[in-house]
Amino acid sequence: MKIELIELVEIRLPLVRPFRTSCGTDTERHTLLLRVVTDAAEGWAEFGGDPGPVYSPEFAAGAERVLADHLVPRVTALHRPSAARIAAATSPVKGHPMAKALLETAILDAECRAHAMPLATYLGAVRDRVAAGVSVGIPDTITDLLESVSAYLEQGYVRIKLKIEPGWDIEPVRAVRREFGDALALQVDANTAYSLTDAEHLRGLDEFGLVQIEQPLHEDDLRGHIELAKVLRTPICLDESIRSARDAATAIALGACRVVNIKPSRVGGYLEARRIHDVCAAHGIPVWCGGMLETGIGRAQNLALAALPGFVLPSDISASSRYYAEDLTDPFQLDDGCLSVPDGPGSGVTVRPAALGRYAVSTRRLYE
Ligand code: OSB
Ligand code: MG
Repeated sequence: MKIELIELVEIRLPLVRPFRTSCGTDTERHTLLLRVVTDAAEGWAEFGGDPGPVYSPEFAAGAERVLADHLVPRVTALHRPSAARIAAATSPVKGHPMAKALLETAILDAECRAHAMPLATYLGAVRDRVAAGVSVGIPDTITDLLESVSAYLEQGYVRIKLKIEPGWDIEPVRAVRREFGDALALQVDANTAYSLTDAEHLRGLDEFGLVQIEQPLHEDDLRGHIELAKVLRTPICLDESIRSARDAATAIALGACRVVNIKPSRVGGYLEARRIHDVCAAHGIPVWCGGMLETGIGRAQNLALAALPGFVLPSDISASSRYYAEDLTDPFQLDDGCLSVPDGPGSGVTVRPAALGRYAVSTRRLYE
């Protein structure tokens, strides 16, 4: 495969409603798409981050800089570029997993398309449908929360995740449990908002039978998660803390988590994501696929990953309508609580030129 062109498309896609977490409030998906054209096929990927370094240290303008100056030159210099060769070629560049994921994923998409192979097949999918959970942002009132949860359950979502932070934790969880009953698969995500001194307070969540509490403590606080795990009945799931298969192996061996959220963008791409899946499977640790409010481009690829055998918990992969009035691809729809894994070549979706025209704000060539 010969790389002929690489370009970034900056998009701004309005969310159907603001999404508030302990990291801040999003009202739109303002991010970068990467398009790679090769002599065999074209591939697309979506940057997982935001304009600001709030969920992860990476941010769109920084990713663009590191791609243009450090990653793209190393990859285009390869004699035979392929997705499997990106990690080694870019390893002299420290960090920046989201920027690396963007480049590797677009090349992987192109490579799969060149072989007329669905990404799901390439990764080792064993399912053609994936159970859809929904991540519910922090609203203004408990009444608003109960209304949104009720609407999501009516649409068929099989698992509810509530974003929490100090001051918005025990009471909203109690209210949702009381309203919707004990059978509801319910979990919470703190996005690093607590510290180990909150352990006693977090024990207050144990009575609600949550499936898991995601990333309660700082991403670097492995020791804190180990100590917290000793006093919580609720299983701890790590998101921000897990950046590689090695991180997953360490966290599992030390008892820092009993569940892992795998986000391909956070860990440098789908190939490392699959290795994390394999490490977790070997240890009997259930995994699920996290989301970054992806458009149809990233969501299609996440569905391919979530179809692997170790993804035994519902993922944060919701229908297009949960995020956007108009998606960049044909919309993903909920069918009996599941989304279908695309079965066309590569990610199996195509970017709709009319939609891209409406939401793209600029295009920059990185290589030609
Ligand atoms: O922590 O899982 C998270 C969205 C943006 C940043 C971080 C997270 C999230 C979500 C939304 O929870 C998941 C989704 O539906 O895409
Ligand atoms: Mg999370």
